[in-house]
Amino acid sequence: MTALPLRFAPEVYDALSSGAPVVALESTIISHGMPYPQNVQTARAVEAAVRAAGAVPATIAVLGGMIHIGLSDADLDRLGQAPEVMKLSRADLAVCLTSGRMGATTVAATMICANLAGIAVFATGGIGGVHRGAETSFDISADLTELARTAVTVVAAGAKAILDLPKTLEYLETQGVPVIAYGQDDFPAFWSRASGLAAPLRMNSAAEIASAHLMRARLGLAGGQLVANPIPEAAEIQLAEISPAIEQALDEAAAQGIAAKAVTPFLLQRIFELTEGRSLASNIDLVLNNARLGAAIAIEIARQRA
Ligand code: PSU
Repeated sequence: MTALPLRFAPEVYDALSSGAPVVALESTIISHGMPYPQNVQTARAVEAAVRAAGAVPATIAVLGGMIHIGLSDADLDRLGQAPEVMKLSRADLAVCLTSGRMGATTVAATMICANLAGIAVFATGGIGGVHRGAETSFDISADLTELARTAVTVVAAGAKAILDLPKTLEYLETQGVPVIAYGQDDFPAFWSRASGLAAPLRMNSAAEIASAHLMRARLGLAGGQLVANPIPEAAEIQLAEISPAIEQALDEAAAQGIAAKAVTPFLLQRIFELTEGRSLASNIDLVLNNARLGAAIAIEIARQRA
């Protein structure tokens, strides 16, 4: 199709060629965000949710020197169990491709790959953000600057509550990223529906979000949109309830000197253990919920483009 190092799954290639709706899905959530085998089961369930909603899923990862747009069942399983998968952001994507190593794409890298493949919508769990203590550590996820430069609409359950959410919103505002809460005024906090912080924008339908995506393209604005979709009520863990686990995990990370790319996977794993698996069950439900909304937005974009 192209000289780009892209390998399309046949189903994804056909959908993109005919203008049918496609939803990109990331792979760091599989390799670094959840334990095996729930990671692989979740990845398959998320793909099924996109299909059931009427769109084609395209899980993205780097394998054998190629960016795969849509993974086979066997590749998904390999990625879910491999011990030495690189966690790819904008900085490492090219090195991973030339080294031939296996790489899982974060929000930032998935946005880049989706955009190269011509996919407008991407669904995930929660974006990376400004870490607590960033005023001394400078730890700010490259997901935020990617949202400012790559034209993909990202559906997430807000930013993970392990982060400094007020600073994350400030940073997104500085970068000119539209942060759109879906169906409520509050910015959601991943495991919890409410963060206590107002989202800058609110939309109530996939059609409105699709229109805004297409309007940005007409205006020639660089960058994407962050759609902050609250976790379903039945799956949520209230902020007050999950906070002790978050605080303890953060203390342990600091005591053990966990830094850079290792921080988020460490915190997610510790919170999983401290909540006896509840955080993972919620995480799975919120990703499924985001996949469904992502499909609805992709369908609307395809309809409004036609
Ligand atoms: N959503 C989840 N679990 C995850 C992630 C998202 O439910 O593990 C991943 C995404 O790949 C995101 C990354 O880009 O966490 C953030 O990592 P960092 O904080 O190191 O930028």
